[in-house]
Amino acid sequence: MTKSAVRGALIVLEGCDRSGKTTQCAKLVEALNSMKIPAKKISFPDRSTPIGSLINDYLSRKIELPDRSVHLLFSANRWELEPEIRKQIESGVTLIVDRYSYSGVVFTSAKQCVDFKWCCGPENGLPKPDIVMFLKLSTGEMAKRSGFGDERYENIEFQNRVDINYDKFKNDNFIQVDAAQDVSILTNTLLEQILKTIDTVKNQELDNLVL
Ligand code: FDM
Repeated sequence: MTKSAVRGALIVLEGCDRSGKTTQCAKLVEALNSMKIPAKKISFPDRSTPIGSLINDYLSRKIELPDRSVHLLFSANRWELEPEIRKQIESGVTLIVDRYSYSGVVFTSAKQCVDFKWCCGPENGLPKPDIVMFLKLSTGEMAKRSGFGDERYENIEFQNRVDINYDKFKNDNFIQVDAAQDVSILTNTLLEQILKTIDTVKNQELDNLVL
């Protein structure tokens, strides 16, 4: 893969469970590709790697791990894809990422026994997203959609703490979008932001994350 004249953008979708991130990521890649803009989707955790497989066993309650240990596995799962992320972006591909470091921090710290600042440490130095779009869902709407399965963290009380933790990340490249709106209207809202971002960052260096 060769370096392209312009780089791709690193776009992250974040939000509580059931906020529609996964559906939107797929629709956004499809929309960008149909406009002849090279784009791919990545999801964290990436359960296909050896580290991801351990995370999957933990989430599906097959194994138990100390909270800090599993936190570092989630982070290591991002670091194992870090060279590939940089390579894709450099070659002009826009990446649409379903969850990133913010999920790592807000979920672990929602366990309340691990310090928020400690959770941020292992994320620093990863590629910094050019924009983070937070799909916001009210507690009432979340309860309506719930249908939670058996995975860890899938309950309203925990998700409420996750939602409150996300507030600590509100800054200029973290924008909040109403996830309760119609699916295709939501896709268009997100797409508009993404197109603007692709254009703004195309000649800029990819930054490193500092949380
Ligand atoms: N999760 C996800 C974390 O706890 N830390 C992380 O770093 C990431 C990326 O894993 F409950 C949690 C969030 C969610 C679970 O995510 C699996 P998906 O999106 O449902 O696969």
